[in-house]
Amino acid sequence: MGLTLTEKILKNHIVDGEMVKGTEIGIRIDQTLTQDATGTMAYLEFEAMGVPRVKTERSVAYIDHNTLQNGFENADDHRFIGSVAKKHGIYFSRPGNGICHQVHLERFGVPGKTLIGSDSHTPTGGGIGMIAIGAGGLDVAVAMGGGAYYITCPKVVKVELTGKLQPWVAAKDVILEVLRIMSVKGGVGKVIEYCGEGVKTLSVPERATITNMGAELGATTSIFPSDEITKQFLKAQGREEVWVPLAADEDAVYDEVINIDLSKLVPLAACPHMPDNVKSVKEIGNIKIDQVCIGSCTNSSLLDMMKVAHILKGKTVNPDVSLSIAPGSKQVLNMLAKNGLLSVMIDAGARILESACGPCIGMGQSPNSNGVSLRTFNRNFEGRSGTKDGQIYLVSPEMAAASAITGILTDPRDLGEMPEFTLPEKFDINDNMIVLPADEKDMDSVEILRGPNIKPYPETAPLVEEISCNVSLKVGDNITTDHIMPAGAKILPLRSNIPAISQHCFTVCDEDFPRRAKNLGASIIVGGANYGQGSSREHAALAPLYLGIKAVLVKSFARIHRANLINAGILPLTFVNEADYDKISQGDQIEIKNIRNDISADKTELTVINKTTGDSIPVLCELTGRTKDIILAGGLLDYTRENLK
Ligand code: MIC
Ligand code: SF4
Repeated sequence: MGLTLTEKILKNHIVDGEMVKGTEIGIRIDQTLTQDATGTMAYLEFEAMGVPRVKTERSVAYIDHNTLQNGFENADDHRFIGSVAKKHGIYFSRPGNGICHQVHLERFGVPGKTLIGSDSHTPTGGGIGMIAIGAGGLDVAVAMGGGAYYITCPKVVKVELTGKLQPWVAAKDVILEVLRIMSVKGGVGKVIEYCGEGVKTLSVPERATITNMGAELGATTSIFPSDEITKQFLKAQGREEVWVPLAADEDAVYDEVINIDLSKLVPLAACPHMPDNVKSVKEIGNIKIDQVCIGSCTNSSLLDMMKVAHILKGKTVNPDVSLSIAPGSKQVLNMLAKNGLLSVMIDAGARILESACGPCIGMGQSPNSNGVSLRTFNRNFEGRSGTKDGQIYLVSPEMAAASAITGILTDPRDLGEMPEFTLPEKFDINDNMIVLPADEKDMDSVEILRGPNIKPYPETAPLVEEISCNVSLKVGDNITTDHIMPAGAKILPLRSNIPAISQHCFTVCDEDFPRRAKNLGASIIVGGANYGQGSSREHAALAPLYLGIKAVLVKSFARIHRANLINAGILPLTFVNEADYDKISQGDQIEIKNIRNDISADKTELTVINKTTGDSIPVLCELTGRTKDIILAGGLLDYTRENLK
């Protein structure tokens, strides 16, 4: 029986467990990446492990999320990350060099290698045939220290692409179609592998758009084969030597198959407030818009920017619309500057932003009250833009640029002939914004520079025998990490200060939660299905940890968040019967007994006694050998420390 591409790469990297779907496997990690919003914590954790130099083939620290620097906090974090990177053997991509995923694809990604990143859109690397997975900062720290990364051996879904995209239909529409079919929960426990004749019609930046936004499916990752097109891309980046051909075997067996005829797709948009709320322009109607933002790790490649510039050429942005454009990397921005297209954008009235995440993470450009904003980004969760009642639509660069001109949601096909242009064969290569680590012999002399906003990891303790406390919060389905630990210009500067950032935990849902939880001392949270979807931010586990949360009891979890809870030593519990969700309310007093004993004895079913109502609620705490030991130790940091002894 042949193998899928996913299985081939995983098989090459497995160091623990067997390739049996649904079971836990440990894989060797070749490369890691961090960004600044998750990076400070990841490096504090790496330091706490006491490993002098990273053991990966390549580790890169990017600064791209917090680049506003309205206060000393971000600047201090950047300086700290830069100094840690220098000392411990990590490449440092300076602020201004671009968004981590875009730069990593351009300058570091290698087909067939494994990459984990402390950012959920790490699967962008799947665009060149990597197994690239988003993970919590602590998992990345462990991988930098040479430890394996653990995942559930995934099911593999084949997306068979046939045909060719029609003019004005984009890679973004492909992933929006997949989201429409599979939903934001549909990818959990799966890798999405793209195959078929249609693959050959897609360039690397287009493939990367698709794998990037595969994160919104909840998938472990997404991957394209590595072929001649991949080779061309790497050649244009001056890195042809890292190319290897990679594809699934002809007779590979998949767990699920989805067929998409590219030639049948039409321009689509994800409507407020979920990436899977996908409709065509016809279905939505030509609504009036207030803002257009082009950029983010999903759509900020040179290809996307050139499309946008050609659409804007000789036109003026509608007077009722604010258009901002953030090219994804210094390379892209500089090439646009050199080929004159930057000037075309400026001429049309675009507001050019720094090559960084910017508005995608709520760092500026919040829309006006109730404003309609079209964005080429990947997430439109409520409030993420910084405007609570903002109406965010996720669209292709083509639709964004067309609509910026007309002032209404526009099917780009209405613009007539699609402009034609060719991508350069050679990209502009200048890595002078990437700082190399110190040589091994000099690393001892590098001083780590810490600012006053950088506070240590919260305290943890080994798992207790009994939890007796209140339910401090009850929430519904599809709670995102943007609900649990919001981002944005006010809160992001606190990413290395857990006590301070905790004051914002869940405030989107309940202003009083942080105070209430802290006052209770110990408590649990109850939630619905797909709890913790979205970002990889471990702050969504560390802030609850700091606020005394001992367990989270839900209908189901999103993958990375569940791992982050375990890493933080918080018990992840699921209802045996989902209907029992109704048997527990906020404020109820609960009790769970014999926890340590039962978990040590591999019992997966525990009982939550609702002392307020008298109900006995069976819950699952499914932990495998290693995750069990992590929970018993009080979290991954304690576990790793114990195991390094
Ligand atoms: C995001 O898009 O939500 C982020 C910001 O990139 C996060 C990481 C973070 O919260 O720092 C992600 O996707 O993992
Ligand atoms: Fe940055 Fe947005 Fe991409 Fe997250 S999704 S890495 S915030 S550009």
